[in-house]
Amino acid sequence: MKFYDCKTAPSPRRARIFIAEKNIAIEHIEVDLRNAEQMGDAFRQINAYCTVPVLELDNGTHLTTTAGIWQYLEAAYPEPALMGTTAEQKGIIADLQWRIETGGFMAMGEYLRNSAPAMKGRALTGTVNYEQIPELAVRGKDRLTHFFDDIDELIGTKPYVAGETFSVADIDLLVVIDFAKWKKITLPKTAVNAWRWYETVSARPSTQSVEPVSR
Ligand SMILES: N[C@@H](CCC(=O)N[C@@H](CS)C(=O)NCC(=O)O)C(=O)O
Repeated sequence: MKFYDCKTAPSPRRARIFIAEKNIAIEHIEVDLRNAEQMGDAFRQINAYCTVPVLELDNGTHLTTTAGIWQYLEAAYPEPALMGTTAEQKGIIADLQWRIETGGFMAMGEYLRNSAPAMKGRALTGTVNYEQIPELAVRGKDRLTHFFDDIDELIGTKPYVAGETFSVADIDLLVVIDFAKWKKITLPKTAVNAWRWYETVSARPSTQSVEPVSR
């Protein structure tokens, strides 16, 4: 297998942590997003949607989303389970993941991509160039702030987001918290449960590719 990665980007990091937690040896290939390598002809042969991460299987199949890569690796390498073992856990983790994806990643994407000067004319990933809409940046920031305000309650007194066991929901939440620091949004100081969880999860060897944020 080959893993097409970009060390500075959040979505590949989600897959990278997952791979590290499962301790799977995979060749990593760095894609230079800064110089738009994802838009070139060579990378389009790998992923026509021009995004990373991508997992190339040994038979040549390309999985082109974090969600697809997680599903594949969880089925192919069940231990340790990161997406739940019982029917109920699987449902709870998928629920949480969707909340974090929509409330966290999509809001941050809306904010960042509609305001960053470097993303002018590239407000969405993919083959079509879209102009920024400043109002969407304002809305994204507002949505993200509300999402951050609710994290403390989401964690509560549980060790991990989904309960007693580390899961893909922890990976998702950790990565979105680190991603939001690009826009200087962080957990409220009063979010004691969230900070306790964040410090524990940030100390895992699998997550070390980004400097943790400090209180
Ligand atoms: N939901 C997709 C998102 C993938 C995505 O947006 N990747 C970004 C890096 S985090 C990318 O490839 N950006 C390329 C670009 O900005 O053109 C996934 O999780 O795979």
